[in-house]
Amino acid sequence: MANGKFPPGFLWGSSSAAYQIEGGAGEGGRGPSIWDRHCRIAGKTPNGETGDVAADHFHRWAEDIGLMTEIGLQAYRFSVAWPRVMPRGRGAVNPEGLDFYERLVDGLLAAGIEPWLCLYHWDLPLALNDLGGWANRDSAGWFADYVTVVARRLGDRVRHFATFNEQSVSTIFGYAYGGNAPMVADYPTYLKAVHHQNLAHGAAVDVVRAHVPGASIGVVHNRQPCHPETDTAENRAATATFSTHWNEVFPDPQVLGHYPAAVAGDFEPYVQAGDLARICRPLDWFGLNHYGPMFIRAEPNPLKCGFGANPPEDPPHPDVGWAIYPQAFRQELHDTADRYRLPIYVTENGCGNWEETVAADGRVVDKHRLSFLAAYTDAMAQAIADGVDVRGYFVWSLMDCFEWGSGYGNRFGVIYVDYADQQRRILKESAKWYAGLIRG
Ligand code: IFM
Repeated sequence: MANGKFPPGFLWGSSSAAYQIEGGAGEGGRGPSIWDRHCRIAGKTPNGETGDVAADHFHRWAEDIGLMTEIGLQAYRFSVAWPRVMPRGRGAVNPEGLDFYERLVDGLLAAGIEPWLCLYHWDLPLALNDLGGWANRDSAGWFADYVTVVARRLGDRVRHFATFNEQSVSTIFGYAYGGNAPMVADYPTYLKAVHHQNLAHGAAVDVVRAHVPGASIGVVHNRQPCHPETDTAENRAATATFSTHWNEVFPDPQVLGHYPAAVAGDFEPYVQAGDLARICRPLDWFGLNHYGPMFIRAEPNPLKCGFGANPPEDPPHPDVGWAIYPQAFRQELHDTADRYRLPIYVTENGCGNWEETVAADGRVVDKHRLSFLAAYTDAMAQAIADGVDVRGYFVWSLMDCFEWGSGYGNRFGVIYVDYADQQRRILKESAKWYAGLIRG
């Protein structure tokens, strides 16, 4: 077991995201986001699910902080919904939205839990999408204005800021292959969205530094090793291209100051003089989200080929829906540390399951998650013993929530949410195990 193998001061937390847990979509002056519209398009979620109510955290945040205390969490990463703070994305600020986050932050601090605030987790205000969304170069300025509002209001209490969560996921799904909001499938539009999100990241770092003395600033990226599904020349080429986009087109310019050589030419038409210096701003940490390796099968859209291919052998836990390879996590921690040379916080790691139920004795026995977390935290302990500078771990996710295109069927929480029974919360066996790990 990993217990006892972590350095003093190692931080244990959990992560969530606004659209996935808050609900209260039409309340408190919040404006619509691209996901509110997306969920209303027939077939985009299995049963027409939306984030309108989600886990009702908008109303139950105090109870949820109580559960975090029960688990013993030391930190909690949440995201601020841009459309709750600025309902149309720019211009008028919604004081009620800011009040909500202030109450949440104050509640966390009172409970001794460090708030880690992520400024963007995919819920772009719909009004900005109508202006081209991230494909509009002005988006970097819109984002900087929104970040200024958040930093001014919460910067006296929040020290840890992440600019973005998983930019490659939101831009590949949203602009390159069209599976998720805002459903664009166009390579040049995708390239623009990537570059403008990079500019927005750099601008946000500057804004937070200017308004929050002593801030600790990072960015959260999803990095997974990519392998050809079968060893053919087409699959090898597809793997190299996909991996560059999934793993590198954001962190390379943000941390190393250049786009990866293999695709730099594609970005050239959109990069203006001085842009890379605007993007590459000093960071305090790298947030790594890791789940498992990806297997690639060549197909005409090079950015769609990471989805649908099978691992070469059966995953040890087929019910999880993806392969479980803790040693790939250990390797990814090494690779990320070697490439970006920043202290690492694992800002997401965990597994989903479609089959979870409450047993007759009232417990939720999520054995598969427990073994997943034990194996992955062990692999992380090994990486630390190898010398990798990993400073904290945030399990994904605090509670069951809206899992984007999978709706509510795929549960990721260490806390069970009984949507049918008044949103009752139950600590799963994995939460109890995690509490023990933290205590240890
Ligand atoms: O639920 C998502 C989260 O929003 C981003 N990272 C992966 C999680 C599980 O799919």
